[in-house]
Amino acid sequence: MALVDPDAEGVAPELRRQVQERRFRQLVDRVLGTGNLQAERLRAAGVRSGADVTLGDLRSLPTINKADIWDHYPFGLQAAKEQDIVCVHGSSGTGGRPTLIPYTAADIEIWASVMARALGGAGATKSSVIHNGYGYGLFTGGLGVHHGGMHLGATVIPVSGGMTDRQIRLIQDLKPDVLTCTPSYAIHLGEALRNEPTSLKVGVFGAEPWTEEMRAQIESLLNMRALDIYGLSEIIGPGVACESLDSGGMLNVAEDHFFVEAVDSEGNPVPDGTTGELVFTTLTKTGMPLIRYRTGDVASLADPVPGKPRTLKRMSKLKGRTDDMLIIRGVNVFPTEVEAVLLQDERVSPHYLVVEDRRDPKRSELRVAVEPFTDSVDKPTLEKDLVGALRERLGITCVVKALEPGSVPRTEVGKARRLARWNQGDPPLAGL
Ligand code: DLL
Repeated sequence: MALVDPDAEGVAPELRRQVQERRFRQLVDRVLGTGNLQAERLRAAGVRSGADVTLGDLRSLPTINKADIWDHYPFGLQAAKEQDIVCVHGSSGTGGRPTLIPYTAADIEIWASVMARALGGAGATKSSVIHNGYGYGLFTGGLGVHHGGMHLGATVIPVSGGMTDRQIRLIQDLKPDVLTCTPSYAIHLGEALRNEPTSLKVGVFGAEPWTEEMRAQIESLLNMRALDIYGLSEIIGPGVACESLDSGGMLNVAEDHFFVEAVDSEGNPVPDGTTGELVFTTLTKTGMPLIRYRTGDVASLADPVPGKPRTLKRMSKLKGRTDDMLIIRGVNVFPTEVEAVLLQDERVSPHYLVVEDRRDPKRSELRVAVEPFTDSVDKPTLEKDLVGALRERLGITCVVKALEPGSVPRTEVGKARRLARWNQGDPPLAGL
């Protein structure tokens, strides 16, 4: 399948590196020109101009994180003049505090082009109809896909989240070939469609963690390919990286715009194939450029698939977030590892909740609420089997509760929360 942007996606890596180096020097000059926090830190690290640094020096430059953005709320890290900002996006933030990101027109252009590439990699063309079920608003999902779909020349149906009956009606009537929404909402739509055939060929799902096991469930429920898309508002939104039909289960990073590193907890780069925290440098952004932004997202990096048209660095599906990693009796566990075990069992539906029970702070417990697909499943046997499978895979004994189908709350709008913490009082879910 032809690349949407061959000069960017398919160029020889050495040539791309030259472009990245040039963009990086310009970025450093742009940031130094602001005099903001990042500029001060660069100066403190001895950087006086873009000419002083190369990408090889990146590892010795200071990082920046979400707390820094919050400390300079709302727009203390903005680099462009106010008159050049054309919109603001962000995330509502699980901590309650929004993270706001100002965009220039040039940033929107970049976003549209990386999203168009992402959709093209999933097989979308000018003739495609994209049913866009990501939320429109401050969240970057809806408008990110919207900009990219239009840039590609496809038809975007801006359905946004929720109102599932109407979504089904539009899928039946407008015959989209591409579905974009969160993976949990894809499951919800699939269940509401009740095996009715649709025109959908591919889904581009992201904004929340999901495993290969979840992919298998979505693909069989909706009878389509399910691809992963990653991004975060701080960097641009969706389209920072996206799987293509031929990327071997990993996501192609739009590294001509977003230079990627994976680092250990001390901030030192880890080799390809080793999981680390993703760190991005926005080589081309002008609204709020970031140098070495620590995302808190954990994944590993790899070279492109040999012999394929895209020559971009790839990242694995996300394993989780550093702040979602649970430490249960000394064992580190990501909720995605629990999901992988649960969904390997064909009796278990994709509606589950992982609960870190911290009522006794000296001894936290992992509790897992699952729902069997049907009433006919014997719950005590299922619980016992899952306790065994989780012990074998994770090395810890968890408490598993099989609840009635329908008891775990569904998310119709926004991101599914599959992890809860229980510090005191009533359980986060009745029946636990
Ligand atoms: O979720 C952007 C996005 C929209 C990505 C639509 C894909 C599709 P934020 O609301 O700022 O932006 O949240 C960013 O969500 O740091 C990850 O922790 C998580 N996340 C995003 N995509 C994935 C994914 C959007 N494919 C945060 N897998 C990120 C796992 C993801 N987690």
